[in-house]
Amino acid sequence: MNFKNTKNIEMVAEILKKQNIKNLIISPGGTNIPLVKLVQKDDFFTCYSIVDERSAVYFAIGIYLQTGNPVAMICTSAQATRNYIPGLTEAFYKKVPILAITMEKHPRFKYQDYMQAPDQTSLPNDSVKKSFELPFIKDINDIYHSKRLINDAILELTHNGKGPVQLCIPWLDFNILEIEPKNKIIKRVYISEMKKLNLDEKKILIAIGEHRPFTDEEKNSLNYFCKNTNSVVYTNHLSNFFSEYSVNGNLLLSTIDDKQFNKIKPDILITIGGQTGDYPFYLRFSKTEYSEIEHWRISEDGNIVDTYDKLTYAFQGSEKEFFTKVQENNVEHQYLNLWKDELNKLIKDVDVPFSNVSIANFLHDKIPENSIMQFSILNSLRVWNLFDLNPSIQCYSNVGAFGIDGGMSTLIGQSVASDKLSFMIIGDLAFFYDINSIGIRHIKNNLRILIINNNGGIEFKLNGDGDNNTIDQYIAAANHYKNAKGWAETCGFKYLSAKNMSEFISMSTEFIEPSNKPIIFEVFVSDKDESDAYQSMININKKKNEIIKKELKKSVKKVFGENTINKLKNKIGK
Ligand SMILES: Cc1ncc(C[n+]2csc(CCOP(=O)(O)OP(=O)(O)O)c2C)c(N)n1
Repeated sequence: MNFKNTKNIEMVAEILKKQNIKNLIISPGGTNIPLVKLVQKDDFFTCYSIVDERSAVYFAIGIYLQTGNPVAMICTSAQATRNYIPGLTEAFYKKVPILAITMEKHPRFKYQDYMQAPDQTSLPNDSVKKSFELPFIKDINDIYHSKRLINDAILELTHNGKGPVQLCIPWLDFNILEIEPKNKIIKRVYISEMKKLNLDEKKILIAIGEHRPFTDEEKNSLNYFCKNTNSVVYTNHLSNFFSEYSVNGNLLLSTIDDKQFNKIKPDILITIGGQTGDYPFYLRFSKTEYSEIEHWRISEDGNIVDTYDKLTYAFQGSEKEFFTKVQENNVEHQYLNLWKDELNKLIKDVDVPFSNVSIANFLHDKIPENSIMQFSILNSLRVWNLFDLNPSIQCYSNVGAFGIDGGMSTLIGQSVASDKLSFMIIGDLAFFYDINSIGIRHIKNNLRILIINNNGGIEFKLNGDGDNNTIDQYIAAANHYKNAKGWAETCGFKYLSAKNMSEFISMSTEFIEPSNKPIIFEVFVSDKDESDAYQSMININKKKNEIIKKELKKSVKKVFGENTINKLKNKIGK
């Protein structure tokens, strides 16, 4: 028998049906897509789409109050489950039988700085009667185990008094193990007790996850380390670091093939800071094929956090001290040159339809120096990471727990604590999720919010698997909100809007200049254009080597003429 983790969701759907739980409240997300796809096509269920998980639970309480029947809810992993807590607390004390079905990654990713994986089963005691966590299905034992837990969870809704119950389902596609990973041991080293390292033979990639801007002292120590080793500093916007040794490598890692990657692969990966929010980076470095790479994690906590499954050293102490503990060396920095050679081939100025990509392409070098930028997680962060920003701009995103719930509030806090121009780049679902924040009394005129209104979560349509109508209903949660005009103006913002690139360009100057009001600029983008634009950017760069070869051929032809080239070809026998 072929055991698959899909069995978990099939069993949940089937047992819900047999127990006659009809009403399902669905909140959009990525990890719950397989379960949502299954229930939405089954006429037995009455499904409701509620984007904000906080409202979703209160809405479920309302359904129960009128029907008297248990209600089930489905949300994704990451911050979504947390936002169930207020409503579940009400349900707990009100004794409302709500089955909160939450998703999680494979349990091995808990507390490993794996993106979108906060602990899903740590709900407060008085929010659910009990939490049930299903096993990841590998064999018949897990099937029996799961079946019992699902039944137990549903019975618990009404056992010894009614109340809410959590059922947590691990979800991740299987990794087929083709290569046995190297069995390495992990050592913990206290930086204060460490002697100076001699690393002259090694190619080192230092990856900086999210980080507050570096102090001069921190910067100097990192630069000292790089000067004396064959190192490259991999950054994205959230690293808030720029130096002669740093590269913004996100687009490169999004488009590079294995052969090209082998050229720039490090011997040692050193990580500092928080999560990177950078999937191309994670996907590349977590590959079992590269298990010879050593990962050194530098952190104040010294915890064994094996994000890429390659950890060999957990260095405990300050980054600043670690980077000064290297012997002086005369280094030629060939490794940096290898990265730069690959980066120089990237094609960034691609002609794409009106979208977050075309806007970022136009605006990235016009955002005023010393501004603050906050990117909504996933799509906006991913798109803007493709383009360089002025190094004086500070960048942030809520990649700790990956919620779409509080990005705008975080930026507003920053804009109030500073006089810098403060820009939010945000999708429509995330904007309306955090809409309360635009009424904050303390908002100043330095606040700028750019809403990319593509009617729902483009995140779930980028791969083009499945028809958009089905996805729009519960997965991308389209057609909930129209526009932000009324909200913006009521809250004292200047409201701008654009439906195409020329409208956008004509209003962009006003958006990025000082003003006597905070500004919300809403752009209306089609989901197809949004998806096509990103794919074009990626595909052109995947083919960049062929394109460069063709362009080179053309210019050689121009200089020497067709005849000379044919003669040369004859000579060399081609
Ligand atoms: C609180 C919370 N609920 C759900 C999710 C799952 N989620 C991740 S991205 C996303 C869609 C965001 O859509 P939108 O803000 O419109 O941005 P777009 O992807 O269209 O740019 C959702 C629902 C989450 N990360 N956080």
